[in-house]
Amino acid sequence: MDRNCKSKNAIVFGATGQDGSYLIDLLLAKNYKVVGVVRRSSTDNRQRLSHINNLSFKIVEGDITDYSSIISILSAHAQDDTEIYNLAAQSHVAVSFKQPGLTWDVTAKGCLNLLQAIIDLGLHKKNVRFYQASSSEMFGKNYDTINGEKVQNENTKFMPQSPYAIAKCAAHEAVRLYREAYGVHASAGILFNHESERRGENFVTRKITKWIGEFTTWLYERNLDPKHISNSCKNSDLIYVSGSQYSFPKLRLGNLEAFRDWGCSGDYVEAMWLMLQQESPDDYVICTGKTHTIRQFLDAAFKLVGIKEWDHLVVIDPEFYRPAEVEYLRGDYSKAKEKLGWSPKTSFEELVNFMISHDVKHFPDNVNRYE
Ligand code: NAP
Ligand code: G4F
Repeated sequence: MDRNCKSKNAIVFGATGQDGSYLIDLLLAKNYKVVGVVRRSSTDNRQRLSHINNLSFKIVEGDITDYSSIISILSAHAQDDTEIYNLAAQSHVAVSFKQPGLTWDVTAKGCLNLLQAIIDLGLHKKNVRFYQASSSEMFGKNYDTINGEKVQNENTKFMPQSPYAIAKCAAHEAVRLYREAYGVHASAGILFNHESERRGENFVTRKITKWIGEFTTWLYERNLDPKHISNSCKNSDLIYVSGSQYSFPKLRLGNLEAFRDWGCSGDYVEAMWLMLQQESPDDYVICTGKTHTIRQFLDAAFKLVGIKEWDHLVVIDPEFYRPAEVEYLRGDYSKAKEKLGWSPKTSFEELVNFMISHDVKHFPDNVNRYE
């Protein structure tokens, strides 16, 4: 029977994350039966799934560092043609410098556990397909110069700059090896940074939009305008309001000069799905082809709430600098466009607008958000 005519099913590891939740929304909209794997937690880690009310969606508990739990889940839920998406990771680069061993166990070995379980259960002979969430962090310090432009694509060599990136490189190589050695239908998406209103609050974009949301609410509740902010607060950790006792903690950030190619999570999960619909497995760069600094993200985000000068609202804190930095990321998605028919839909400006619109509840009166 044609693969497209069968009822489809998928297992998503990393279901509670930003991408996991968007991917599950997409798969359910395509009438998949979806199993989401969630690790046990003493607090609620299912908030990004709380909007789903669909009998085709089932949550099971498991942890990708525990091979036996993977075997149980795949034995119970993987059938002929099942699509397995591995989005599970310790995904924070700065955290990976502080917890390199854990990052390795989850981000590298977890992927190997999944691939080996596919072999041990013979699922590769049942046309089970596997997606691995690889990362542009793997390029690290490296880029190619093509037609005078600095970019990274599928041929760019990896020069990882963090324990996280090293773990992602190992997982990426495991995908290639299991594809070549055992014929597993395993594909890796080398995804550049992608964001949304579901982005974790300690990644830089969301940290900025959340802070702006809290700051504008604080101003609104006190009937203040950003122009009331005292200039005398330049050397302080707090923002003061002229002629009043009010103060608010400044936004604390690290390196503002790094370049990132920022896209939108909702667009990128579509690319993951497209990779698993291809006859042959392969690796693809997914990105927007545009790059901006964190400083430019700040400019765009503050402008949306009517603040043109923001230097006095931000503290540069050495705590948020990393032992090694990835200074420049800008992808080239030509292969994905040609082979998958995929292109990004959301521009940088739309992404910032979309995140600010979600996090800011009270726009200052003088702001025209749509100008
Ligand atoms: P995320 O929000 O941090 O989600 C990571 C997911 O992994 C969460 O569901 C987390 O569960 C789960 N997880 C962590 N440790 C686990 C374990 N031991 N067993 C099972 N699950 C575990 O990340 P994301 O932004 O959605 O990214 C998804 C994937 O793409 C990650 O692999 C990330 O490294 C990769 N990636 C992301 C980007 C990006 O810009 N977003 C770019 C390139 C690649 P909890 O919710 O319980 O923590
Ligand atoms: O938002 P970030 O933490 O994302 P980063 O390190 O680029 O990693 C993200 O994208 C990768 C794909 O390229 C994924 F694989 C990875 O899982 C994750 O999703 O930091 C972006 C930039 C960095 O240059 C960082 O040094 O922002 C800089 N930055 C400056 N101040 C900060 C801060 N980053 C964070 N998280 N917090 C800050 O206060």
